Amino acid sequence: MRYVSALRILGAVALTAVPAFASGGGGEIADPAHGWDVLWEHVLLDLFIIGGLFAVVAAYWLFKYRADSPTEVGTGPTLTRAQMFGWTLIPAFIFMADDFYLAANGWTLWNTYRTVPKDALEVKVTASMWSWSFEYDNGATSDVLKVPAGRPVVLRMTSEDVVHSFFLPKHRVKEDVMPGRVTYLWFYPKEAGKTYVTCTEFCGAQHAEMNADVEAIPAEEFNTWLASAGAKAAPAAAGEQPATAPGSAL
Ligand SMILES: [Cu+2]
Repeated sequence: MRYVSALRILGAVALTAVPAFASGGGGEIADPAHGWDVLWEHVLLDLFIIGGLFAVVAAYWLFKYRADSPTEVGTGPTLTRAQMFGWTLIPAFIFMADDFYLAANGWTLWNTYRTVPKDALEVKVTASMWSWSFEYDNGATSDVLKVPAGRPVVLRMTSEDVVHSFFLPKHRVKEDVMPGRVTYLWFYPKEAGKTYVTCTEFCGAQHAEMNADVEAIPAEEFNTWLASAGAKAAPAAAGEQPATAPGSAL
């Protein structure tokens, strides 16, 4: 009995002693992906201690104290009232404290996910069956999401048809994309590299093909690309100008 009690306390200490993680390891910009990973590890540890070890201990006791004959009558220990309350309330308190700790860290992480850093690059995302389109401030458009490495990126997203969902597995972030409203997410591509976005809301026959490349490239390279892509887009936009209503905010 003492052994199990010690295990419970150890588990709770292991979970509560870990420092707050949502800040992303001391950098100025909190990286939600890092916070997500740490929280996930905590939950797994929690499940392992409560679910795994306790199941093993319970199975051991079931075997050890099994009835040797059909007529055998068990003789359990008689607990005092204090022992009874102690065995009930103390473990319950430890587990609840642990659960509240994980829940609180989940909320902190949620706030990090919803708070866009000030200097984030903004990109408009338009989803349609079955592709993603990206548009930048200067009018440049692309079917590859190019971003500068080392700078947070915020995506303002909408859909032209049905509900889609923008999922960046590498950056541990996902948000629904809906017609008639703009949703957002942000992520932090710290280093240059390639990854992908995929749709995670079933949206028709080619839902499984609704992917796009995401390329984080060095900032200078990105600026050069953005300027040239913007220059290509500019004449087209100017040509379309007469089509918009006079006085349009566009
Ligand atoms: Cu979709």
